Amino acid sequence: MEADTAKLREQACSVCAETWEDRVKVQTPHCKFGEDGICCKNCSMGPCRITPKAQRGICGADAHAIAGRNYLRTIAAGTSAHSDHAREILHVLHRSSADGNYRIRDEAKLIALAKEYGVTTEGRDIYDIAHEVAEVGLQEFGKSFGTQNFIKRATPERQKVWHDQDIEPRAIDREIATALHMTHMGNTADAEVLIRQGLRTSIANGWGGSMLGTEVTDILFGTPTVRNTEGNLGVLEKDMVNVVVHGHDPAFSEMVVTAAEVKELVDYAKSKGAKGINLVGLCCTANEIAMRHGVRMAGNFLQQENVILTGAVEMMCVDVQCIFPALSALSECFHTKFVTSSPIARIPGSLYIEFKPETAFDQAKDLIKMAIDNFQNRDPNKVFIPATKQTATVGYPCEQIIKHLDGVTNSHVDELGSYRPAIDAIKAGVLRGAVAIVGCNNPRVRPDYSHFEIMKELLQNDVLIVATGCAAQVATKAGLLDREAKYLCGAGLRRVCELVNIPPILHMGACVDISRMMLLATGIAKDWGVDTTQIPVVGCAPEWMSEKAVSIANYVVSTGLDVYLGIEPQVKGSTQMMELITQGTRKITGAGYIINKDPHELVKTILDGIEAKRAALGI
Ligand code: BF8
Ligand code: SF4
Repeated sequence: MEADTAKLREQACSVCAETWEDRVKVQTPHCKFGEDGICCKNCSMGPCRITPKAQRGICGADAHAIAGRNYLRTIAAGTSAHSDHAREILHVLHRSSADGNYRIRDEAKLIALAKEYGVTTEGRDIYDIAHEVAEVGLQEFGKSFGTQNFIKRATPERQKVWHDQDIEPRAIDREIATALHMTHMGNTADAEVLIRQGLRTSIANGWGGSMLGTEVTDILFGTPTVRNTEGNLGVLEKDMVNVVVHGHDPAFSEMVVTAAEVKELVDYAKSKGAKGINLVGLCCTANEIAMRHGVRMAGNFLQQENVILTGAVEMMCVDVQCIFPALSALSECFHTKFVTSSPIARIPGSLYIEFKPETAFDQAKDLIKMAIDNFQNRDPNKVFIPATKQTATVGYPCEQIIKHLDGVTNSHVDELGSYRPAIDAIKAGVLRGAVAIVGCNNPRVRPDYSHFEIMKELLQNDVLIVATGCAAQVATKAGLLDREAKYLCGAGLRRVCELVNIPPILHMGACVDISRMMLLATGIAKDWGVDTTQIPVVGCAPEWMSEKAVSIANYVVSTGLDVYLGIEPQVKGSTQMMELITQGTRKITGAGYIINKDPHELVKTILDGIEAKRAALGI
């Protein structure tokens, strides 16, 4: 894999293109004040930086206040990204119609959500129900009173913790606004209070925005089911029109997927000398469309430039989040058309075609046609497609996990199924526990390496893994989403994989789907009869980088699950903040961070943590 990357780097040199590796060199060493979180520019008396000589900013804010404020702003930004994505999807649901671009694919899920919301379903048209559900969902963002509806899905113990600790999230937008208000010049300077608002804002994401995003995406495009696919750069095809969709919003990618299957367009591609249209995904969009259509996945975050460097991509079209602005200049070194589609992510040098729900399908067809027309401009001398690709089985939302577990036992006849077979396996010690491995790539560590090392060791130690986001793509590339990967597991996990007929790492989707993981942990805890914080299940983000990841880590901690990080949050300049994120939150939610840059040491702490949870449960 690394030999391919080296060859692509040569390719970059030959076309005089720079890549993230070049930019890391000139950005290193990073600004120490920024790294430690002790630079404040929240007012124009600053920027103020904390040094041994200057222990306070001009207003008197100390390192703890500054690091705490910066950290809370990061959580607010991450929450806004996930939640705004959800809001867009809710607007699409609101415009769905029987004869429109967007229809209802999972009626059962819509009806269930309507019932949860108290929306009348009897004798009503499914689209009337959908529109009212969308309205209730949209109110979650700005309602004047009350708390998030979905927090009632948590264990009773968890709901009590959130209530007693006064971190129940109110309207999503309100928590984000409160976070920004609290961090405005002249407001909160108490690190613990900032952390508490961080937890509350993050729950508005995990048990609000993200959960809504996932629910509504399932309603509109179908709840994912188990599918076989492939991953890595080798999914690009030499003889086909290659179109890459990158970003996060399924309302966009779903339309492009559908357009790429239109027969007239496939015929048109053939008339232009190609063997067909090869649509592939990148980053979280790849996860979304792989789980719903089996579309192949070209790679994860730090591979986005490599995809263009193959010289074989006719079009890269993107929506929102995790898109390098660098793709614009890089595309110009090749024939690749770089298309942006969202007012949220405008990038100079890109071709901007604003995507609208009412014209979505026609726009998607226009994009595919444009890509086909661009096929003739490909320079064969600039093409290098690495051969590497792996087979993968993806698509394990909670519904599929329960279905598979139900397949192995007759010990209960539960209408909705249950996690009891998994709990029995954990109690018996056949499985030691489960780890949710999530998150990005980060050049601060060798890309993919930490993920891979941690995954390998956990599997050897009979720990089941669920994965989302770019972490799930590492598992894909490493062949760990293949059922045959059971041979890399300890005897217990191997047996479970064989019995349940699953790969040892279950692909649960995009980052927004970490809300599925919260429901998985909650389902296990409820079936066990304990709180989420008691079960031997934890989160791990070995190579995280985004603000979304910080928000996620906080809602996972809020849910009572420890989070193991391979990259340090930018608060090191404050002893109080370091204590709060690793220990202080334990007094509030029962969980906290464990941070270690060495993947082997980190995995050891994970295994110790799981064993400690088991011991506390008396198993
Ligand atoms: O939301 S894992 S690099 S693609 S932030 Fe981004 Fe990180 Fe990838 Fe998806 Ni998540
Ligand atoms: Fe400096 Fe205080 Fe202004 Fe921040 S808020 S820039 S610490 S004066």
